[in-house]
Amino acid sequence: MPIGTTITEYIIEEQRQIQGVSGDFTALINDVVIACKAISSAVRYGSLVGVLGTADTENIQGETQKKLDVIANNLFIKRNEWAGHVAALASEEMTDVYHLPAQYPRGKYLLVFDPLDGSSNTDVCGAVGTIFSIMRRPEGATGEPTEDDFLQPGTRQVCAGYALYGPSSMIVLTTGHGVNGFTLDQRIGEYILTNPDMKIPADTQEFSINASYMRFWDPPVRRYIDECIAGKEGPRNKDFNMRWAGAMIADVHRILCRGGVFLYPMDRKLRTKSQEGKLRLMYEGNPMSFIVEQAGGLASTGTQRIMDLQPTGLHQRCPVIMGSRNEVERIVAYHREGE
Ligand code: AHM
Ligand code: MG
Repeated sequence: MPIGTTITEYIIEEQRQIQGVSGDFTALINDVVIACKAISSAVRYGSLVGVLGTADTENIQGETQKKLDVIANNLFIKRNEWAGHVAALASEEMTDVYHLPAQYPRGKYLLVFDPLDGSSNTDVCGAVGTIFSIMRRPEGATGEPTEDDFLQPGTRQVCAGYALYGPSSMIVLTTGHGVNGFTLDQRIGEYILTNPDMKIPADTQEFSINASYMRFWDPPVRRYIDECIAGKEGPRNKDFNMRWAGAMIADVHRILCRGGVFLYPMDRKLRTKSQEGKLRLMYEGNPMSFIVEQAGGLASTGTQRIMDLQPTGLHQRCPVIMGSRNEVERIVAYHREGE
């Protein structure tokens, strides 16, 4: 049986193009990949191994954690803390920066992650995934990393990726040279390059939004969705389809595969709660934006490019509108026009 290019081979090949690199990055990605395999396995066995349902804990956002949120967070930390490639980690499930135990060497990378995006889907056998973002620790920083070290705009990411645990397990990755997708071959336990150079079509006839919040939407979002729903009889002169998986990672993956636009916009309900959005900038907005832009799409808050935002906190939220270029440009124009 011929074996295709493994994710490790792919990263090594990429690294060979760059002079004077140490191999640290390849080793780090290897550990991230192993962590994703372990999480994939826990998700797959579900009720058989008693990992479904809620834990008796809340995270910093006040959300009740699923048992799998906690398991995935621990698996990711354990796999990535020991080898000397990262300086510190941060995640959706931990209030503060995670400092490495004293016995482990410190590396130059900062790793931010959402261990299990869409975790409410676990109980209904829906798709979930892990999102990660890698930055360098700021030049000249010494001592244990602080939250400030992490607060870099998305444009400073050196790598972003996600592992999707659906009918197959996939890892989709960018290091700033396009986007590649790898599928886990369960027979040999390796992620194999199956979706090289993924590109999002510029136009689409599909949108993804939680329409139950319609009454809270701002006029530009309302206008865009109303025009889509009006279909052939409306100003767009074409029918649209709608999909909402309840996991951003699954919705954005579909968009990477066949185009579309994903919206979790600012709305009146979020404003009333003094929230700047629902999704989190550092481990949802930024990594998914990097991937979408590298695949030829766009990612905006409606008024600003997401990756240009200067983060002010690890768990900062932001509005998210991403996907097919022409659709995102249209929604941004509607925001500019204020309607
Ligand atoms: P999570 O990281 O706690 O799972 O939350 C993020 C998820 C996204 O994956 C998804 O798009 C969104 O929350 C769904 O929110 P809602 O239930 O408001 O539709
Ligand atoms: Mg999430």
